[in-house]
Amino acid sequence: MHRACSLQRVIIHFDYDCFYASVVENENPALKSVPLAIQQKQIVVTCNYEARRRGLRKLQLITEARKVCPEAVIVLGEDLTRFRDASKDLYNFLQQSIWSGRAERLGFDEVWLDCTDMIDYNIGLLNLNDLSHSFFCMNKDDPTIGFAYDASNVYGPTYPSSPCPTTVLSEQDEELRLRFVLGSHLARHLRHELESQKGYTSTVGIAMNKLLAKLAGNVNKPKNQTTILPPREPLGDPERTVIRFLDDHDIGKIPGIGFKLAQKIRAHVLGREAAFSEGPTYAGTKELVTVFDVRSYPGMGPKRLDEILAGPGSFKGIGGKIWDLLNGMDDAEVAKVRRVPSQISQEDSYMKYLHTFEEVKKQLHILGERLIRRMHMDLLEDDDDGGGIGDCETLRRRWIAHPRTLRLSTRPRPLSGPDGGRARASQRISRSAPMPNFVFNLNETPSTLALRLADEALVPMFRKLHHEQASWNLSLINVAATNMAETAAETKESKGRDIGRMFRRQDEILKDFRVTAPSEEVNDTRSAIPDRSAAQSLDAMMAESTSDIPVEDDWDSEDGKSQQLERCEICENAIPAFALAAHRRYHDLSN
Ligand code: TTP
Ligand code: MG
Repeated sequence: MHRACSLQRVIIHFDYDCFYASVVENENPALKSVPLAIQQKQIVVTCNYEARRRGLRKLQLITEARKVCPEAVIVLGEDLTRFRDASKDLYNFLQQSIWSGRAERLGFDEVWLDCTDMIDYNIGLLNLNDLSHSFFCMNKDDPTIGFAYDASNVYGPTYPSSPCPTTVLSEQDEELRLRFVLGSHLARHLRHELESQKGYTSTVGIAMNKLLAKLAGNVNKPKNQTTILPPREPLGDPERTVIRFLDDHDIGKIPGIGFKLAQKIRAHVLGREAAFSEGPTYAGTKELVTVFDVRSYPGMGPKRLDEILAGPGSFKGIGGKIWDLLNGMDDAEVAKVRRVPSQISQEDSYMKYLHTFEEVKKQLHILGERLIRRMHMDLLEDDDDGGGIGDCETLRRRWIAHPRTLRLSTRPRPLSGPDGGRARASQRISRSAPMPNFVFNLNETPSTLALRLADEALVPMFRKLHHEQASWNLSLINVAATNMAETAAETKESKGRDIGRMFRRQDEILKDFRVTAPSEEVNDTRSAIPDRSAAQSLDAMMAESTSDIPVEDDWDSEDGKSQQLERCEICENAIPAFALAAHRRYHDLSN
């Protein structure tokens, strides 16, 4: 993206407050006024602000939490379904409110929105002589939809918090400022809508790129917003404010600089390994090495960073990329809305042996049923075409995508070494097969379909992966629906084109002008499954390599903050990077 153009962008970042606790509160509003903690394993993964007021913290041990606040209501949050569903609902709400189609989720509780086009449009509507009586148009087709606002003032806190009285803004900065004034009002409006219509409060950052918008939000938490405004310091350099804003941050807090990269940079700046704190923290460091320390370190620049960060896992140009981040530059686009996930998967981890075949089959049935339920949630939509089929619930839904492939992966636990120590982390192995057609049948219950799926597909796949007759020592089983074929719609996000649907639409439109025989109306094209040239037999199974399959990175996979997963070296589960320290602590406790 061109530099000048990237300065013009207005990106809004949402982080829902106490997300899991808010989901539980919305299900049971009586909990809003009591201290509420959400438990996973032995840890409080989050708690509401009433609990925080009484001394509870995120990632506290349950035992500690009970001591600090015995009256706290503790709700088990290990089943992620309700959080995932709420997250999707909020995401849909936000993405439908904007125009660009660029709305990107990070984990369950963060969303970036690219609002540049809405700001451009509304800048054009301003009456510069009467900014305080402006109207923000939210729908180009209907100028009455929107909200009144005062464009002569920014809404909410800003960085810098107050304008320097002696600084005179350049014309370019004046223009930029106005864009962010509008951005701040749009953010207020969206926050307000999210709260009044969905019941969730959020913390929001408004800035010119994803990096800064995410960090800006942290400045005023919770239920608040922060806008990064020009002036960006004297000398007319539009990025000076940004640098000042970033300079105080610990480098480990910069999105894009993960724990390992941060440790390498810290070691270079300190001239020794940096110690980091232990326990349930966000991979915290004991030693603050700030962006300023790194930027101002003698000889520091893209080349030096390349040298520091070279090694396994690094990529070409990593130094330049990290240097840009340290200077507040991030040209990454906000990703486009995806109508369907690229894959759906369900998995479970096991601490114990699965001894008998019946146990294995039971797990495959459970996972298969969860997968089918998930497919129903994510891949079915109400069929608004009608068609005179009657009231039957199942017939009013249609598949918007068909996964063509079913994949079963397992992770055998490595044998202990001769000294009793644990061998190197094991890898996933997997097999894939065409997805059987019957799973798309909406007249059977997911449980019935899953029995068949287990019997006819998953068990044979499992047999091919594992030749042992009993006592499988697996740390994980994952079933996935992949290789999505979109059935399409007329939305701008949709990739494919659904010819059948187009015709049904046409039928709908033309129906008043045509005489049809009643029987034609029951022409149920909805059950059509896309052609599969591949044979459906299990012989068509393709064995995949036994190399490690990357951790699922799809937004609807089991993993919450999926983009930043790390492997726990003890149980080998994929854990969100931010929760890894807490997770290790859990193992410490169970030993
Ligand atoms: P956060 O955004 O870190 O926390 P939060 O939204 O609960 O609170 P805040 O108001 O401070 O933003 O994480 C989002 C959700 O992720 C959180 O509600 C619970 C879940 N989570 C875990 O499952 N494991 C973890 O270790 C952490 C930290 C969070
Ligand atoms: Mg949050």
